[in-house]
Amino acid sequence: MKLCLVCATGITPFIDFGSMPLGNGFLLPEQSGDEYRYRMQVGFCPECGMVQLLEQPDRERMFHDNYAFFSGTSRFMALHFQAFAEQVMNDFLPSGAPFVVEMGSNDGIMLQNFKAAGIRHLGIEPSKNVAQVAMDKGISTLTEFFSAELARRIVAEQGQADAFLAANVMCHIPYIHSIAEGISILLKPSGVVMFEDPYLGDVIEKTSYDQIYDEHTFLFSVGSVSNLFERYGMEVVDVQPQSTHGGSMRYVIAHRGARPVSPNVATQRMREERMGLSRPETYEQFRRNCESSRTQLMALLRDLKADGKRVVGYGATSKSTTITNYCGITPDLVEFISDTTPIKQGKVSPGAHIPVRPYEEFARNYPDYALLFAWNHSREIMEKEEAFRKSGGKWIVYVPEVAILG
Ligand code: DWN
Ligand code: SAH
Ligand code: ZN
Repeated sequence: MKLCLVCATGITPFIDFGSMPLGNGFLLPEQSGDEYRYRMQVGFCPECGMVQLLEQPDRERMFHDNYAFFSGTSRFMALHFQAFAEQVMNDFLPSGAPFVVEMGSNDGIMLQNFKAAGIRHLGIEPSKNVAQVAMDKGISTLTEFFSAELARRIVAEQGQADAFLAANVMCHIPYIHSIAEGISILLKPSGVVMFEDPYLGDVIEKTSYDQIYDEHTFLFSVGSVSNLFERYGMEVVDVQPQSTHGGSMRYVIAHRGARPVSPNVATQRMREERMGLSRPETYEQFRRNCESSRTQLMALLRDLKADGKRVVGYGATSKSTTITNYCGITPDLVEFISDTTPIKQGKVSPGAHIPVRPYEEFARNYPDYALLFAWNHSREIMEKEEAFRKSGGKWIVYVPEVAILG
C-alpha cells in the first residue's frame, strides 16, 4: 500500500491510468522506440483530504535543460501575472525595500513585473533553458530546486522574504514537507505566501481529468492546503478563485496569527463539503465520468474519420498527453497537433506519437475540425481564430463535456 505524501496514511487508488509517458516528454520520431513510462494512479487520503499521484518519475526526468513549457506562450497568462504582481505590490508589500521570491519562475512571466518596478526579487527555477530566458531579461534567478535547505541558504545570503510566490508549481512537488518548511524559514514574520494551482473542485465538477499527469503530484483544495501549512505554524488567510488553467485557486498564507483570516476561507471550505470533496464516493463517480468522457470523445473522432473529415489538435499541452494516451487517440484520428513552441515542433507527442507542427501549418490549410487540447486558453484562442470559424472550421472540446462548437 502507498502512503499519503502529507500524513503517511495508507491510501488506495480511485483511478488507474495504467502505464503513461511524461506529460511534457515530446520526442524526436527516431527516439520513439525506448520511451520512459511510469504507472499513473491517483488516490484520495481520507485522513488529510489530499488527492495525489501514487507514483511519479524522478524530478530530473521532468525538469531539466530542455523543459518544453514556456509560460510566455500565452498573452492572456502574461496579463494574468501582471495583475497578480500588481495585487502583491499594492496590497501586500511593505514600503521600504521589499524582497520577493518566486518558486517555479520559468521564463520570468511574473517576476518581469517586479523587475520593471525596481523591486528586489529572486526566481528559483531548475529548468535551465526556461530560466535562461528570464536571466536574459535581467531577472535574478537561481537554477535550483527549492527546498528547506535552499531556503536556509537564501536567508543567509539575501535575507528573509516579504512575499513568497508560486504559480502552478506547488502542486508539482512530492517533497512538499521540505517546501512548506522552507517557506516557513524564508518568510519574514510579517510576510505573505501567495500561490495558485488548478483547483480540485473544478477538476471534479468539469471532469477535467487532463489536469492529472506526472508533473501534477497533487490536486489541492482549501481543506488539504490548510492541513498541510498548519503543520508548519502557518495558516490560510484568504482564498481567491481564478479562471486560469480551467479553474484555479489562489491561496494567501501567513505565519499563524500574523494576519486577519478572511471569511472566504470558511465559506470555501463549506462549499468543498457540499461538493463532496471529503467523501470517497465523489472520486468513484469522477472515475465513471472520466470513462464516459473517453467513450464519447472516441466515438466522435471515429465518426469524423469515417466521414473522411480532417481533425487537427490545437495546443500540444502536457494535459493532452493524458487525453491521447488514456483515450487511445492515434495519428490516424488526429493528423497533427499545432503548437507555437519551437522546442515542441518537429517532435511527436508523448506515447501517442502524433506529430507536433508549427502553428503556420494549421493556418495555411485549415482542417475541418480542431480538437482544442489547450481548452484552458479558449478565450484567447477563439479571439485569434475567427478566420478558422468563418471558413467553416469547427472546434471539438471535451471539458466540461464532449461537444462540437462552430
Ligand atoms: O502546470 C503546468 C502549466 C502551467 O503549464 C505545467 N506543468 C506545464 C504546462 O501545462 P500545459 O502544457 O497543459 O499548459 P498550457 O498553458 O495549457 O499549454 C498551452 C500549449 O499550447 C503550449 O504548448 C503553447 C500552445 N499554444 C498555442 O500553440 N497557441 C498556446 C496558445 C495560447 C496559443 O494560442
Ligand atoms: N510559474 C509558471 C511555470 C509553471 S510550470 C507558470 O505558472 O506558468 C512549473 C515550473 O516549476 C517549471 O518551470 C519547473 O521547472 C519548476 N519547478 C519544478 N519543481 C520545482 C522546485 N522544486 N523549485 C522551483 N521550481 C520548480
Ligand atoms: Zn493524508
